[in-house]
Amino acid sequence: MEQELRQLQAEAESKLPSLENLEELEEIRVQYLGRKGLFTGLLRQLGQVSAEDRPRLGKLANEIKNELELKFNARKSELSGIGAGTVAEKDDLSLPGRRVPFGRLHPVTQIMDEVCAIFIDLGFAVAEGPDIELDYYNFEALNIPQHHPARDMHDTFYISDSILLRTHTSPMQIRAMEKEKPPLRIIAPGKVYRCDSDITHTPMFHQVEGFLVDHKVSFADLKGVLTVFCQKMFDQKDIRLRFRPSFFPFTEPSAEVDIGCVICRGEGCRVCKQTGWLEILGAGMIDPEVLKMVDYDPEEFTGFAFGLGIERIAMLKYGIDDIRLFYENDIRFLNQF
Ligand code: 2NM
Repeated sequence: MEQELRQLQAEAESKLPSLENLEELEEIRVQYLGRKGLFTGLLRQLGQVSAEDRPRLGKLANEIKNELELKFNARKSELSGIGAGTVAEKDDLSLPGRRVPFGRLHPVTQIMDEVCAIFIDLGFAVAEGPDIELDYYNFEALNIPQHHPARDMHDTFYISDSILLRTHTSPMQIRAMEKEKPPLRIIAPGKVYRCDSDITHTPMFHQVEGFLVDHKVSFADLKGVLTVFCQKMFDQKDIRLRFRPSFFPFTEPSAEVDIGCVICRGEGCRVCKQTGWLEILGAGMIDPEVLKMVDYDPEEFTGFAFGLGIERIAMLKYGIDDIRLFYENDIRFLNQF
């Protein structure tokens, strides 16, 4: 009897490893441990053994039954894929995970952040303000009086006679100067609005403008700051800069700043329209009239200011020829940056 019990145990255990699924396991379990199974059959024969041997054999049979049940359960866990330390075949760990698509910053935001980071390194503070501005800050305080040609109604969007969408971020510069005394180094990034729409103009675009006011600030300081900016922005230590005389109502003298074309290195190409130069910013010495508007004494303080269009820089950097692509939200376009 004892030998038969042990043999049945060995037999049942030897079948466990080769079982491939839960159905096969259940079949074997019923075959051995089921109510009409082989093990149960043996237990029934216990009644026929001598009273002397019965307690010992009964105990042994119970132990073997418990051990077998534990082993069946362990195998069951393995086949369900929840086995401790063992992996069932149905879990294919070589299968690559599902990729979570990563978002990214819009190319305009990327360039904006890059520009700001360079000026922050140079000690400039960042000032942000309202897109909806008073006529006073957008025009009047910037030396653009009521009947100045730049005031043409078609040039901007009016909300009322005295409230409009800002056409540049300079109003923030005025607000900053009103609040604080020199020395001051500030950049104003943000959205600006103009009634313009073609392949190089959208009614809304982004600008970073900056200014510095202190004692004895000169045009040489302006050239120095803009040179360092261009070297860093276009990652070119020997970049060439060209200052062309120009006009802005709020600066005197004023200049348009060009860099040697970063695409063809001055040879002449589609992007620089065969000139070898790219216009990238406007700049100048802050007009004494503007300084007076914020109660600075132009005899005591001077300053320079500059402004650049972010979309324009992004277009030059990436060789994009239609500004409207930035605002169509075509993922195939945006994914390239
Ligand atoms: C430009 C070009 C030249 C400018 C001037 C000022 C202020 F408020 F300080 F007078 N802010 N920005 C300026 C000067 C902007 O953008 C093409």
